[in-house]
Amino acid sequence: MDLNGDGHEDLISGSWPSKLYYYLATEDGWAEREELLDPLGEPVKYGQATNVAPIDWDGDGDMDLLGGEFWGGLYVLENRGGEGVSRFAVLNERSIRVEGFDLSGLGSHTGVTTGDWDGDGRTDVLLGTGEGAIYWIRDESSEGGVELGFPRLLFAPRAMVKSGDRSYVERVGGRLKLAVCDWNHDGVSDLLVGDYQSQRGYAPRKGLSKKEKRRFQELNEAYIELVDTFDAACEERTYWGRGWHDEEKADEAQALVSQVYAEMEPIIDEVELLSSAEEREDEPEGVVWVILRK
Ligand SMILES: [Ca+2]
Ligand SMILES: [Ca+2]
Ligand SMILES: [Ca+2]
Ligand SMILES: [Ca+2]
Repeated sequence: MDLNGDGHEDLISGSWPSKLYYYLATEDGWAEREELLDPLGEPVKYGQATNVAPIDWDGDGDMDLLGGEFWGGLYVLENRGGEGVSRFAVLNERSIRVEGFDLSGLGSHTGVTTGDWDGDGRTDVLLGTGEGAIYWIRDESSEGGVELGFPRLLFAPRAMVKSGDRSYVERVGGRLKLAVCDWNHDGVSDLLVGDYQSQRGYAPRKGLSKKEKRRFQELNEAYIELVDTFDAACEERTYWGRGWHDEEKADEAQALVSQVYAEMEPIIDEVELLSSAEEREDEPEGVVWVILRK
């Protein structure tokens, strides 16, 4: 977004520690990095692993920011203007709620982007989570400020995808960061999705006997199957706990988390004896996916 009103789109970057930085566009590139400040001249602060996307939240004609962060949820950074470069005030101390639901209940590591997903002329919010889900949060308002509707799941966590020539990548990973664009120029918005991922499961230790190898395989497969159930139960716990503050349902999910972990524990103990201590099958990596909308 254009932070200093010179007609050139500038760049804003979040950071792991917290601070937001901007790079003003110049004739031949980018100016030196500067800290994004609040109206008092202090660095804008609302969380960790920060990332932002522009939207005119209050409908007053200037661009505000929506911020995502490590624990999930969304924060509104209102554009308060200022000489030269705009300054931003964080409006909410905790994540915003929609219909009473705290958006941090959708999962951790919010990656937020904005774009008109349904093409109705109003800018919507799209949100990627640490667990690998993508939500569309539609602006239900027809004039003035943004009124977010309840999040709709566009893309399930850890969704399997066609692997193409990279056979070891079978699913979209987590900590998703999104961008909306019409990738194939068919007039319908598509998604670019960056992820973080590493191979699930263990790598076998060198020098295993045939029998040990078979056993390793068995255990590794059982582990991978359970870990999906385990993750899903953890997400359920977050949804009810952090999202709805429903202790009873969060406790039920916690009971499942504990139960699955109890099943996993002996498998982990045994598979670790047969697996390589240092190396997993793959180093962590990131993949960029193009997700075309039909
Ligand atoms: Ca500018
Ligand atoms: Ca505004
Ligand atoms: Ca829209
Ligand atoms: Ca398209």
